[in-house]
Amino acid sequence: GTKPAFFHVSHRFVSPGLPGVSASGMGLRLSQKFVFLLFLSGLVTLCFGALFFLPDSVRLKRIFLSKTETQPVTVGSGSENDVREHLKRPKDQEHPRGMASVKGETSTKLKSLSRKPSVSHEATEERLAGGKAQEDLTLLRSKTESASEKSTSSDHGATSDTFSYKKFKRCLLRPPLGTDDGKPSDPKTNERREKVKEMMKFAWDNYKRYAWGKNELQPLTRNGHIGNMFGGLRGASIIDSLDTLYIMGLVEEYNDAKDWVQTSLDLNSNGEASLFEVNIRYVGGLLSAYYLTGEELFKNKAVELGEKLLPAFNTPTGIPRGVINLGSGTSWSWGWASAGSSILAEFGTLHLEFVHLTELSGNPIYTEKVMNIRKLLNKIEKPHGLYPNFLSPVSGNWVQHHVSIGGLGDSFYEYLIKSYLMSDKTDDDAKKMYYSALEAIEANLVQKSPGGLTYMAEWRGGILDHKMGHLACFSGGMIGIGADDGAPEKRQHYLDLAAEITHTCHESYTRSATKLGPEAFRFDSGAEATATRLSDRYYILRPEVIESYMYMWRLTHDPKYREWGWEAVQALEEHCRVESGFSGIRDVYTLTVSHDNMQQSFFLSETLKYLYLLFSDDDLLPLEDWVFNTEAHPLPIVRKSCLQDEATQDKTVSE
Ligand code: DMJ
Repeated sequence: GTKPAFFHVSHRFVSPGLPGVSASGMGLRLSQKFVFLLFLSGLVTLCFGALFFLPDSVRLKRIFLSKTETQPVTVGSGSENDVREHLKRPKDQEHPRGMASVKGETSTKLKSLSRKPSVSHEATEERLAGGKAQEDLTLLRSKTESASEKSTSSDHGATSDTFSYKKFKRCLLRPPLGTDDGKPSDPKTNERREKVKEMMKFAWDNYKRYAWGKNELQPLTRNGHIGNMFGGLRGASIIDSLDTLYIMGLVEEYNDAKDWVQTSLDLNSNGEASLFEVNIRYVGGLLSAYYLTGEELFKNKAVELGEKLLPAFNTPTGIPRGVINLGSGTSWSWGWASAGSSILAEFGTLHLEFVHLTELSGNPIYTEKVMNIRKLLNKIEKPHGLYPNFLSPVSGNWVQHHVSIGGLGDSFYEYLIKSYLMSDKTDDDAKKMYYSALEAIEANLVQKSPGGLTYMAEWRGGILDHKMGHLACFSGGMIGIGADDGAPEKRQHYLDLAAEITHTCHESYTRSATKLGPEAFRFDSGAEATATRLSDRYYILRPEVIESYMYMWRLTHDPKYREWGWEAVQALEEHCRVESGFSGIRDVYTLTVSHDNMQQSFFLSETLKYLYLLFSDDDLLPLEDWVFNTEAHPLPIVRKSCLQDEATQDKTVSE
């Protein structure tokens, strides 16, 4: 008939059972065979092409598409081509930030331990009270000095041809640990500080005893948790604890942690990681450990890991995707993020660490990557001056208009002001972006409750959701540390706002039975700083409220912040301390607590560190020299001009 030949062939192909039609193609004329093949290749091309239109999270797409599809056309930086090109198959993965993750166990090489960890409360306190700790501390600090001397001589080693640890130390305004390791002169405060140290030792000892090398301790079942956030990396609690152990003078514990990094931290993992989590916990933790101790090991590991994160930036805009396979470098967006978008708080929380990776490695690529993100965010139109939480890494446009200072948005704002401070106040773009974002937040999100509590609501395309997350409570501290550098006439206003937000967050604690705050609290339907939904009542050892107490204490020295911190210590002891560690709780409003069986690594890194700093003198990690990354890892202010002067001086001396 009149039908084109391929129709007949096609029909034959899909209907092999029809009478009179041969399925094998035997007996076809040459021209029919040719048309058949043509059709077949057309079909294959069509199917392959269709893959491009599937969302990134579809496994089929990631199995078949090679990385060339996501090669970058960067806004600005244009230096994307030095990343690894090989590809392996990634898997589906869903893991919202800050949520409990899927359990899994893999055997990890354990370092043989000469010392059995002591987990008895009394024994711990006894050891800490004795002179042993002080002796250990002196030894550790002198070891650190010699490590920094050594690092000076190898400053021209594998990862750095410009950075000198010695010069860096000379450019600090104060010794990092103060005159007496921050020991407060007031005995009551010192006792409280010792208590926090004991809590750290208890948490650490139990992690070591039951979960060594795993990511986190499950204190009720007394085993380790690996989770799916770190792409097969292990020892999250170890990396997150290095600096806390060091500043607390927990010498043996720090040495065990360092040995583990040396012998067992394997960066050649092949799993799917959250770019954000690996950056803030691992890269941040290793960087801090290096800057505090001068141990080259930490620097080398940080740079090696940083390199593995680079392929995540291979997108049309240079905005990284949220998930990366650390082995293959393939990256994709979270399945739960709408339309393959990237999350503001994730791609906006890389700047501090990446700038330091460039400092230490001498490789500009890290700074270029984050400056490119900065440029795009600066240029893009913002609804009412606000930054929505979801952005497409392909088009560079906002995907939906949900704005939050809590989860999904939080640390982006934090990193703007901290980028400015960490640049020795030279990064003017960061400064401008921070203060205009804050203005927009004040105009659109900051609210006063009928009972007089100031809070940050969430914004959904112009409609306010009168809810504040525990995560948003970091903003008291953030607004406080930024108070000095905005318009001078606004200084007091910002300090007041910071104090009001911190007060509200404290109220969310005092209004619960356990004196710990819920995951989210509301200001509608008669609620004032209390959770109204069952699902918002949990507390997972988060630091944000205590973090704001610490900053507000440093900024105002109002004793109430230390009192509030002490209330939190008592509540943690009473409700979260279990026989073998600390655990989150499922409902802060009931005294018959139910534990969630998880000692989060940020409890060691942030919650206990901020408490310790709150009860220490201000010269322990002074804010004139250090900014804390969002996981509370201290990073030094980069004093470019000092470092250059030092370099010139060194040159003159050697001539
Ligand atoms: C930490 O990992 C970081 O503080 C992050 O910015 C937010 N969530 C947790 C702690 O709550």
